Amino acid sequence: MSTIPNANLFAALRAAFPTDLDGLAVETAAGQRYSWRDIDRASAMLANLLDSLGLKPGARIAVQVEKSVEAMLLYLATLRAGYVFLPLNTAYQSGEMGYFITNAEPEVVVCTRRNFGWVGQIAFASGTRHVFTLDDDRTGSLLERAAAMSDTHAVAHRNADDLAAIVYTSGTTGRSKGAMLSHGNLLSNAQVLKDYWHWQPGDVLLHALPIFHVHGLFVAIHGALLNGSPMLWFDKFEPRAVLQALPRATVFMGVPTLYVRLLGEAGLNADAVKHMRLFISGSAPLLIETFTDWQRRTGHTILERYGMSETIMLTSNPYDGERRGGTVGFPLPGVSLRVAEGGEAGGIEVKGPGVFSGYWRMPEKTAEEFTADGFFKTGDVGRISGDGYVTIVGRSKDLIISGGYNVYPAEIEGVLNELPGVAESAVVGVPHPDFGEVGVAVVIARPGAVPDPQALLADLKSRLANFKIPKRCFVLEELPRNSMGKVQKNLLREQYQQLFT
Ligand code: MLC
Ligand code: AMP
Repeated sequence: MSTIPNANLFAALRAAFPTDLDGLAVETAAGQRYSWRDIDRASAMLANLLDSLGLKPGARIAVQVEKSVEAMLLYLATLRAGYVFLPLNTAYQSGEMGYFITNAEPEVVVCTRRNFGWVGQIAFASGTRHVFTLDDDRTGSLLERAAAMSDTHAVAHRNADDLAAIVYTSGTTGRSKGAMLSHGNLLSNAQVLKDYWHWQPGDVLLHALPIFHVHGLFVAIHGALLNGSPMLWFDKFEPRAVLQALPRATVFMGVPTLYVRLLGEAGLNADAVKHMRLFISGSAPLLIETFTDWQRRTGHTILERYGMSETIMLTSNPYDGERRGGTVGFPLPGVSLRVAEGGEAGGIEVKGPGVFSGYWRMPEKTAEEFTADGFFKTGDVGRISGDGYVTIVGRSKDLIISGGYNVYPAEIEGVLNELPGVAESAVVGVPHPDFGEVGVAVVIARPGAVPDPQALLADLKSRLANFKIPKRCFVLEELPRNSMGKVQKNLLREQYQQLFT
């Protein structure tokens, strides 16, 4: 037995389970109930299954499945057994999946039964040894195999800097990078947020975000589990059903689109949220109109925070002090945040216990993104007020955030440029009332070709995740360029500014 304390994140989450293991841990929208004992046993069975496969230390477990409690259990089991979790959005198509799987070389891939044919083919072709299926109705080979396993499991010993997860984020060059997050990164952030957001006895989290990205997977799940709090679990965000469940919850986390859609419900009023303690928003800018409309309709002030896959959470508005609309609050305890160029606004650079160790197998890319004194360059542009509130004023990275999902124009342009009849293209983000921002594509035809914008979008849709598809496409004579020949995206953004508003 090692005398060094176990820094495995799962050990800390498990230690926070309530003493009454028969109490409610998760209740789904369909009424399925899981006790803390169920979570403990099922994660043990899945961890034992992983252990039985004879995986190498540091093996990646890549998972592309619909949201379900069992998918969360697989995440917990991966931590528990000490392997590396690799969550993948269900919207990703074969080209995207092919890249992730060849880049990460997972030993285990878990996918839906519907996708087993093509995902399995990609995985086996790139050397993955085990491909399991898992559907959101508690079926599939993963659970069948786990059913034969013991329901007790000693949590694997891990050091704080051992890898716990790899989260892929698209890059400005169009190539995705896997952010490597350790047990220490994840646990330290969860502990800070537990205090900062005053998690307390009696809290119930309404969980309605996807669990293949940082917000739903880490911030939300770790928050509830580290406080021993039950979750009301929605596999999909349905505003009306969420509104009906709010009287049983105390904490809600959403991207701004979720708040916009809830505001569209006539039943949203002070009475509907009277048991709520805290509404948190992040992943994309919360418009001041949404912030004030929410205040007016519910009497609650949304607490906005800011983070990234590479850093987990960086700043937050205060729990007790003024939650200032349009700002992302203060650097969290332990986070050093500075604005690079000084003066009014500049590139935000950060250092802290949640900041990742680098991009998977990309040492040069990693080196480029850190300053000589060890600060990570976020690619966000911000300023800090005299009294310390951070405001994000823009991004130096060419990135569109649509409904909380990141879309990199370079990736879309790269695919568009390969389509028949397309000479070149540019994709820009424009304001959108529901998604905050959406992509618009501008295409220049090859001589003699007459590309059909709808056909181009349909073609894109067969190659890329649906949320990345520009909502409109225009064929122009030429792209606006400056004297250096660089496309002036700002002019395109201005031109299409009003398209959806
Ligand atoms: C769906 N669609 C989108 C979209 N989501 N288009 C643009 N942006 C989006 N985000 C499109 C689909 O392509 C589809 O188009 C149509 O909408 C219906 O798809 P759907 O899947 O039924 O949509 P819906 O369920 O309504 O999803 C909307 C949503 C979802 C807002 C609920 O996008 C969502 O859950 N967003 C949250 C993302 C998130 O968790 N981000 C956190 C990242 S972590 P068509 O044409 O095919 O019909 C991070 C760090 C941090 O950023 O700080 O937290
Ligand atoms: P991701 O790479 O998916 O983790 O997205 C991280 C990016 O989301 C950040 O770099 C920001 O650009 C953006 N982001 C997250 N939270 C906020 C917020 N509250 N306001 C504005 N942008 C945000």
